[in-house]
Amino acid sequence: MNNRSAQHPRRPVMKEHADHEQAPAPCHASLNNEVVTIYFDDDQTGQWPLVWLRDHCPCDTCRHVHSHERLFSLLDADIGTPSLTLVPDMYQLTINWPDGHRSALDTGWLYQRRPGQHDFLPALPAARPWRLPFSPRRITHETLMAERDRGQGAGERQWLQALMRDGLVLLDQGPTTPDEVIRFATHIGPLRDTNFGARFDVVSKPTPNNAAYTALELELHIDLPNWHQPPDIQLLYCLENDAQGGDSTFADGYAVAEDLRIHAPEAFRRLADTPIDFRFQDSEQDITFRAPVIGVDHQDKVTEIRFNNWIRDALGLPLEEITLWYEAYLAFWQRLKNPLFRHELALAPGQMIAFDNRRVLHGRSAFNPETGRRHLQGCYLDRDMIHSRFRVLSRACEHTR
Ligand SMILES: O=C(O)CCC(=O)C(=O)O
Ligand SMILES: [Fe+2]
Ligand SMILES: [Zn+2]
Repeated sequence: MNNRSAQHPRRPVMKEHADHEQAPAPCHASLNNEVVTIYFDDDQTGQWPLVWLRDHCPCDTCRHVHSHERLFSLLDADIGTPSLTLVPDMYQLTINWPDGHRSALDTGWLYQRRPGQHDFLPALPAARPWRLPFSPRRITHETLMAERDRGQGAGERQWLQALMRDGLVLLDQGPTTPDEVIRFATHIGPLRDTNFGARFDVVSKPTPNNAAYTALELELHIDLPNWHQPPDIQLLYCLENDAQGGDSTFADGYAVAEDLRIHAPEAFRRLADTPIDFRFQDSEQDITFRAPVIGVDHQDKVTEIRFNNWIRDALGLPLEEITLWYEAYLAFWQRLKNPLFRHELALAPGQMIAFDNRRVLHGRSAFNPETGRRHLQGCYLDRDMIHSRFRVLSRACEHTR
């Protein structure tokens, strides 16, 4: 949006020099075995290998003046044995390198980046499994937008926070103007495009290419598990909903997976360790991806759920694994059906639900298009944009360091 920066003057993109008021003063610096040690007046010390310091030189030759991106290549450096000058009053460490290059580093900035203290990035809200009974955080459209227009972001920050923490958040009492969802989303970041378009209308269509465009019940699912990277965040904005039926259902996939891990560990392991195929085909596309139903990271922490019964492809497992895999899958599916893990709501016109598509499953009951109209508009956003917006809004709220 063109006038966004005018409405929301942004602070500098990146500061290579921290405010030293917040950092302890440096007392002494020494160089030993290619490692610089700085002693600070809060009794902390920081140690940085020379190669690290050379790599992080903030001068205008090493960093682009405007973008602050690194221009310097370590391949060109002569690190050797430099000389150090510490000016405590200026919070500055100057390093004169053997090749004549001079680096002046702010000791407050260095203090925040002491090796082993890797917490200089603003923290993002951690995902927290739903506490049952769960209901999503509600934020009114009016509050959020009025603040946005005034260049403030407390309401939007709460919305983002709830989305990252619970994987689901409800915007309430918005207008029923077409494309409001697009206006809302593009303020946060560019839309994530897919084979169904960057934006979509969920209405029952005469020749649907997707179960969502029917009036049928939709079992809990995530969208597009047949892509390498399914969309991260889905926004669904209700414009009309007066047909009989069509209530929305959500379940916290992380909570269900953890329950499975506790009560049926073999089933959990099988779903986490067995990649299966997901596939969408029409006359123009054949989009397929192989991945486990429960995605875990190197510490076995659940990081994504791929559950979508209608685009799960033919099961290509070896004979001896098939029955066991189905048992595990059904154990997970049964749990998804448990009302304990579900949150149901009837979206009212002007409400927008946003959820983490790789964590929270969504579905709806069947509706009867003869009895009224049901029209949702939706789009997707990348997680990066949610995180970025949260960090930007956090600058103003002084929640970051
Ligand atoms: O109709 C609904 O409530 C949801 C449709 C759906 O699953 C989708 O748009 O991804
Ligand atoms: Fe969907
Ligand atoms: Zn430099």
